[in-house]
Amino acid sequence: MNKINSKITDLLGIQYPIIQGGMAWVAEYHLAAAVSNAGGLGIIGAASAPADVVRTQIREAKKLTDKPFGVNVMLLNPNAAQVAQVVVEEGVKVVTTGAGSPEKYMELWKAAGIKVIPVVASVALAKRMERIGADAVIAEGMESGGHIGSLTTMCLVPQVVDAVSIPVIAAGGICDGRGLAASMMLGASAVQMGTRFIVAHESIVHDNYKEKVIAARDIDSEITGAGTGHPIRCLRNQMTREYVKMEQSGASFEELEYLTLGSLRKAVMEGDVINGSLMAGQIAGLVKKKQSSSEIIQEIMNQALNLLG
Ligand code: TUI
Repeated sequence: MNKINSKITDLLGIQYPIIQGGMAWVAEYHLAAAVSNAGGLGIIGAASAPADVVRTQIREAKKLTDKPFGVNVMLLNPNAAQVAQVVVEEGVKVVTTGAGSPEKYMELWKAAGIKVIPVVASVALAKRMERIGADAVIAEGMESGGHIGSLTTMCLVPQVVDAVSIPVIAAGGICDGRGLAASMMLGASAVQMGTRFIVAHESIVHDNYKEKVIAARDIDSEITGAGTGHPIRCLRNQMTREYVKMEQSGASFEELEYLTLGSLRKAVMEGDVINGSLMAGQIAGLVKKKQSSSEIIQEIMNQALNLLG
């Protein structure tokens, strides 16, 4: 297999420029280890987990792979400070962050030799991240599932590429070789993908959820929570309809947050696709089958290499 060498494959010591998103509940150690073993970068998503759960996840991943993998620190997590410490103690090589600015942990992580790669949704945040020492940024468009910004990938990626000199990873609306090739054309050095890995064989997501992703059409996702300042993209179902109703009747931010995060666990672990939160990106319409992480990566690489000539 040919490779696409990029600043990111060099920086992270991985074979292919494909990073698996640090999806809350979904990105646990089985998936992360499988993606890393397949030559990409697997990520454990700490989401709202307590620090000791994250520690166990890291230790389990190490038993399954000797390749590099990362941890995503979700900055709205009340346990984020403890998680930030655990990644250092456990010798994690790469940290990505989401849903905020990781400024206050930067010194700690850089001193430990960790490669820090924040997710950004704007040029301003990308520039700030470069200034404080980020090794790369993930420019994530609002096509993504879960917590999103407001710009599209097509607009955000080239603007971030022009604004910073550190490598840029494109995310949001990418699930195949066309998306990878297009991202390279926009100046990105790698892609991050979430939705396609939800349906990977190694993903522990309940089969009902996987089937919903596979059945989804282009127009089947919806943004909830725009009014709370924390917009979340999910597949439309009874939960999203309930959410909209609660939002209109003036429910508090905490009540709404509880509804989405609590219901994500329900969807992932119990397969409750009616009341559960089915976070997924707009690209779900293009995700057609369950495959191993290795098949997914090989297929994307073959397609991208053909296109890039
Ligand atoms: O973080 C994500 N996606 C997520 S996190 C998540 S768990 C959650 N559930 C309920 C409420 C909140 C979170 C589910 N999906 N993606 C990375 C991402 N980060 N997308 C957008 C951003 C972002 C947005 C604004 C990062 C920084 C930012 O501004 C920070 C600042 O201080 O300017």
